[in-house]
Amino acid sequence: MAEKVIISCALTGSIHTPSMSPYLPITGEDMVREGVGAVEAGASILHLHARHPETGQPSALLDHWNGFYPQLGNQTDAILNMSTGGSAVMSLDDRLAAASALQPEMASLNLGSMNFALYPLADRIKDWKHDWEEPFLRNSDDLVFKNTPRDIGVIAERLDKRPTVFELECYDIAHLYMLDHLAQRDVLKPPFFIQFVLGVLGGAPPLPEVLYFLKSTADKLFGEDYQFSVIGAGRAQMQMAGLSIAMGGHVRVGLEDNLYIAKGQLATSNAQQVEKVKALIEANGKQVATPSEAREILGIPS
Ligand code: KMH
Ligand code: ZN
Repeated sequence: MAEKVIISCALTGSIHTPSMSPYLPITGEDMVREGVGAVEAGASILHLHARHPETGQPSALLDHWNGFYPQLGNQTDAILNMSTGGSAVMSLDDRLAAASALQPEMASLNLGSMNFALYPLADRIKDWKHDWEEPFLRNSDDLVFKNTPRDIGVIAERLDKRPTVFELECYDIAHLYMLDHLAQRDVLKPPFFIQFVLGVLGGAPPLPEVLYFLKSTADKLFGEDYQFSVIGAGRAQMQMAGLSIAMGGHVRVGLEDNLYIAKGQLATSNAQQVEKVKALIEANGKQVATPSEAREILGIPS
């Protein structure tokens, strides 16, 4: 049987703004339409953030989550993955408010504090260029995404009812050693689902040798007791997905991580990126995992 690859789709996030793309989902209705479309196209995990339906700003309010979360649960069999990263300017309590009320099957968990910007690190690679429109020292040059070991412990503690499986966001090599440390102290327990995030300014760049180093380090630390997936931020999205597929990993796409479907061409839906990565998986002789296969691979009870 062909190897199964899990597609996660991150529908909206908190970094991109409505002014960047008319296709970014904002309202509950948008989120349901985009989530159902992504699952029909092959996604088995939906990585979710809420936004204020009028302003489009990231929201921590349970009311806003309730505009799409139950509907996605009823209309799809996907694994619903609530972000606990929220937005870097939210307090930890705000980041956790909706997730501790809803106790999801999966939640994101960021493995360390870091500077954070979605400037394309990929611009440093090959001859890709970026036109800097704004001056240095704007707000996003001063953003710290705080995830101390204590914060991680609080997140694990508040999501202990099911218990929730974590999408462990790993932006650099140090985060793997943090995960190992937290495992030794029984804060987090294997098997792990590690999401390598490459291409965020403040994290590691989207290069094949970086992914190889991260994967071989995870092999050394966790042996068979983990699965990995890869996000290539911005225009590195499909390149990193292709590498992950070839290396035995899973993939994450979606408008949270990249607004485009091709150079200069906005993706008109999340499903469009899911379809594209599905074709990449099948071209590699592998198959897309269904939600129930994804649960089996990740050790999530059905
Ligand atoms: N926005 C991604 C680079 C989270 O929601 O916890 C990472 C992320 C974090 O998805
Ligand atoms: Zn997210």
